[in-house]
Amino acid sequence: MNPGSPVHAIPDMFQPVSAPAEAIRQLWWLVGGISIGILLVVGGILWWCATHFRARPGEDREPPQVYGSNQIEFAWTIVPVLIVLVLFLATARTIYDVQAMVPPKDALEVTVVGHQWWWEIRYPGLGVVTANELHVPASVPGARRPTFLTLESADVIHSFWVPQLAGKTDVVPARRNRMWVEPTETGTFLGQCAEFCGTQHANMLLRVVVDSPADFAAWVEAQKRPAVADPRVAVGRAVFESTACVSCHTVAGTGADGTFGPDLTHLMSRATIASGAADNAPDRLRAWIVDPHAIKPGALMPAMKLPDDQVDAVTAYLSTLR
Ligand code: HEC
Ligand SMILES: [Cu+2]
Repeated sequence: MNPGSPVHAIPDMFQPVSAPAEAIRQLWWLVGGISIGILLVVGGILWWCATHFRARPGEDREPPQVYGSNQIEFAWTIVPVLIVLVLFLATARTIYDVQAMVPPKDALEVTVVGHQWWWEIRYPGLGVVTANELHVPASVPGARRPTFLTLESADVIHSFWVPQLAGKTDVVPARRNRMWVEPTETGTFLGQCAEFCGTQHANMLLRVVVDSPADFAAWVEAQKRPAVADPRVAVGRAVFESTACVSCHTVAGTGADGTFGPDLTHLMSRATIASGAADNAPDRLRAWIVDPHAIKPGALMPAMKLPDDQVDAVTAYLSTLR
């Protein structure tokens, strides 16, 4: 949609662009600072004791032994308790602040469903369904527009994590978890399933494309349209519709209405396929259809064993789904 906007290749939690991630970074610096402080003090005392009290040449007696000191016992109980209290209060406040956010009435609502090993993305209010690449509008001063996510799972526990936007939230079967993001910068932000969910867990990547409000509106309009029937790829379409592809994939405006795999209506609007396992380039797309397991071993799409000419035709058809 917006080819000029940057892809942030490193999902760096120290470069937040959204309120919940900013709160987490601030908390990290407090917790990290205190922890580094403790490390230095304890390590320093240890080093000082080890060098200062070591036996000198010619010393053969044990040093005086000290048994019990109420003052020392008292100090090393109270000080850690106070430190833990500070960490607890700061953490509780951050969690509360993030969770207390009530969706404003023009918030965008998105449902994300974790599958082995891809993300289904639905915009219930807009009638849009896509996969793996979540588009959200940037929140701009004067027209704040946070996005609220409802997280569901189709199978096992996954976890939704885009470090520059928000903290991790688990995606648990038979539960609805909620989280929100409010990015203030456009660009593509990368994330990853953060809960081991089977063989292809590591290839369950996430891309969040933050569009300007105008680009986002244009993207929604394009996604709402059904697939355009292009007579030049009628053969490929016929192959697609006469094989099992249709029992797992939806192409809006055709008879294909499977929901086991990603919606393909606007496949070409995505930069990657198979949850980031491959670029969405013609040769990769063809290789995927020939044998998904060559790209993503264990993926839940079978190798369809189509003859070469049919693979070419189906690839040509899919390439028209913009
Ligand atoms: C048994 C169900 C099933 C069948 C049959 C099936 N697929 Fe899939 N397909 C899937 C699943 C599941 C995925 C997601 C795999 C992943 O990313 O781990 C997928 C992914 C894809 C993708 C990548 C989509 C994206 O956005 O990442 C394409 C393209 C695709 N399938 C095309 C086809 C074609 C063409 C056929 C028929 C020749 C077909 N599929 C048959 C289940 C199926
Ligand atoms: Cu997962």
